[in-house]
Amino acid sequence: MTATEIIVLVVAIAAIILVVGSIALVAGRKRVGPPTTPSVDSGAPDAALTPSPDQPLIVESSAPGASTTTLERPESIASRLVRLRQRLSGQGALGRGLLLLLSRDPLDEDTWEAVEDSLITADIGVGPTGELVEKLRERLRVEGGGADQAKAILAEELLALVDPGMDRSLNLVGPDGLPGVVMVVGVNGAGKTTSVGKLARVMVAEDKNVVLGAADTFRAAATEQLKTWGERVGVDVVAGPEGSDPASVAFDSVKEGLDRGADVVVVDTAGRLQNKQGLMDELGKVKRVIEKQAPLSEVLLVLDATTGQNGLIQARVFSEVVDVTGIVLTKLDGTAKGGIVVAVQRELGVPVKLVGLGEGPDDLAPFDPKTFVDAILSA
Ligand SMILES: Nc1nc2c(ncn2[C@@H]2O[C@H](COP(=O)(O)OP(=O)(O)O)[C@@H](O)[C@H]2O)c(=O)[nH]1
Ligand SMILES: [Mg+2]
Repeated sequence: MTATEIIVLVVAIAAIILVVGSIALVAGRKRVGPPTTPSVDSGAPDAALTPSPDQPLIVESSAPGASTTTLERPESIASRLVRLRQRLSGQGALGRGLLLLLSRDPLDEDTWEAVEDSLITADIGVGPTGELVEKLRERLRVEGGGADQAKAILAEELLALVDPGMDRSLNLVGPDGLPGVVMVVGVNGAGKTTSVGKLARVMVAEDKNVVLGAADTFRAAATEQLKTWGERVGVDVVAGPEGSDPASVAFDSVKEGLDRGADVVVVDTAGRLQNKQGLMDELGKVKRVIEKQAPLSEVLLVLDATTGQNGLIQARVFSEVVDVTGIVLTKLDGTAKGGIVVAVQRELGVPVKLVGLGEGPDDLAPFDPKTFVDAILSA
């Protein structure tokens, strides 16, 4: 073979390899399909905080399409938590402000005052603010500055303040085969009925047999509202006529739960805060008739996060009337006042267990301190 022939041969072989290679590549791409769509908005790049998407929550309906009403399919806990992060973006302003202040050099008294102001503005409360500022001052002095260091210290101290050690699980199981009974209290407009509906969806998705009690008999609209939720999620609602005795509706709901061997009964109540005595009489009676049949597993106080100090005062009144076991903090979407989580836990000594993040049926998520603090600091 001449040198020219060898060169021609080599070029030909190279060309064949190239053509075959690119055909294989194209075929491979076709099999794989289009690039996968991004699972989360770029605002939440932290994979460690994105829960595994196959976390079990959704139970497929065994007989789809069998009933006339189409039951809705609740969103999984995993994607709820992702959304929690996104919906908490309002909290980012606090983090940005704090980090900006803490990166000042030197950290003078004016700066510390500004730090204090922004914490109080976010409704963290005067006591916890004082503690946090003291810790930050001490640690930044000892451990030194730098923006990254300041952020890490702030994250640790905020998390400590939110108290990750509290038990935030919902107790939904009654003793000796009795249904778990949940009583939901709080002022009108706080989001009780909405939260009961959202919670029912989650429980149904976990295959629980649920009964709802419409013990807000004060307004007919309240009963209708709960019935609508019941229809959407396929859960029966025990109700009475407008103006009937709330305690008798509560009694009937728990009885219904017992009779049918339900897993959980959730009793929605009225939130007329006429005066403490009136409230105590009404809720006290509801509680007593429930407990004649089964012990209360949870008393959830629903609190609107946007109501600030006023909401805290109301929360205190309710906690004096009934033994609150958990807080549902609603309307955390779109408020920068997430510090109320800290304030209310301190005030009542009870954990925030659930958070409301919007008006949609799946806008309820378990409260997760780490996700919350990350949302504050995700500037
Ligand atoms: N943005 C937002 N709105 C909510 C949330 N929870 C409840 N709401 C709204 O607050 C209003 C009052 O809710 P409702 O459940 O009737 O309150 P109740 O009087 O305590 O039973 C309704 O318009 C709800 O849609 C939430 O987490 N976020
Ligand atoms: Mg209501």
